[in-house]
Amino acid sequence: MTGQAFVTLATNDSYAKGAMVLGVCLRNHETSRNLAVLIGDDVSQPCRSVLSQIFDEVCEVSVLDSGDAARLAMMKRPELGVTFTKLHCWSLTHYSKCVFMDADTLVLCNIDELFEREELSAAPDPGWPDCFNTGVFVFQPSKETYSRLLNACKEHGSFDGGDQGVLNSYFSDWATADIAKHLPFIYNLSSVSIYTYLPAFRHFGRSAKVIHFLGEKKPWDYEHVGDDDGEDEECSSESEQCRSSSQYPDYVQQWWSVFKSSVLPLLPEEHAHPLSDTPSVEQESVYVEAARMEECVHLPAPQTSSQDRKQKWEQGDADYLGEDSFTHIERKLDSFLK
Ligand SMILES: *[C@@H]1O[C@H](CO)[C@@H](O)[C@H](O)[C@H]1NC(C)=O
Ligand SMILES: *[C@H]1O[C@H](CO)[C@@H](O)[C@H](O)[C@H]1NC(C)=O
Ligand SMILES: [Mn+2]
Repeated sequence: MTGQAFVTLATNDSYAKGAMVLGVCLRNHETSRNLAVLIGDDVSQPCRSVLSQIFDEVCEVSVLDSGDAARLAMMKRPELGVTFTKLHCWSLTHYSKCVFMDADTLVLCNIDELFEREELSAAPDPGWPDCFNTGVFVFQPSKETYSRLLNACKEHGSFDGGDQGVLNSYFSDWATADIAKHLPFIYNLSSVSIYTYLPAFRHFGRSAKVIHFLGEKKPWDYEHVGDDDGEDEECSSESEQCRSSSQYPDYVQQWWSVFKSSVLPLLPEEHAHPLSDTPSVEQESVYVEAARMEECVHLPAPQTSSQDRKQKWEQGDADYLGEDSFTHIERKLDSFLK
């Protein structure tokens, strides 16, 4: 299914971290589709390099340099900069169908079934349910649609100042035309709704497939979320979310655990990886596999010197269930982070 892809967007290094976790989650849940990320000018070289290890395609979108209709539209509506970058996903015409996902979403299971839906499928926006939310949507790349969207943008702007306004105006029959284009709320479960409609979360929350971190503070904005001991370091403040965090699945912590196990080791900082200088994505997925296995089997760690261990690791002979097990690596990472 290389003709289809999940697509996300990273405008800067913060959102790039979100994109990395999203990409890793889609891979861990064994998607059969390609992964593509659109990046803006502000994404640094180290982040680009990590993205290229996770995604099949890293597509730089430099709207102002593009010299095409997008540039002209952008000059007329400079306030819609990020929106133009996002609309660029319609120009990925080497794919027949795509699912766009915001970089601030967390995927909890395989969601390839979304590709059975047609353009434009999306979930209702909790704030105004006759509008769709543009955090997750199914679309069909097309030069024609792309240029119509750019024109619509240029002529009418956006009623909410962003891509959601533009797309809801363009696909204006979404609310009434075809119920099959309404994605269930479980594909865009807002972390906020857990708290605002708790009975519904108790009833449906178990089937959540995608968590969308709304609001200004994103998972990557927390310093580091403690795990084993159940303490939440972000909870030094008295926020509502913090006080109740122990009662609900901690999706922020889940995000961090993916970030630490599968993204941090790919980052080039020397201290980011305790054992190997050039870890590959394959190695990382083995880490995750080893962690899963470790839940079932617990073997005593063999006594090897640190130098021997490093050598064995570099020869590809890692002791995934013992000394090199995921929990040991994680503990090491934690000690670096603290
Ligand atoms: C990164 O980009 C996002 C989305 O475009 C924006 O909301 C955010 O403020 C940016 N963050 C930084 C640190 O520039
Ligand atoms: C999806 O993302 C955020 C969460 O509320 C929001 O703005 C939007 O309304 C959500 N749509 C849903 C949950 O369908
Ligand atoms: Mn979002």
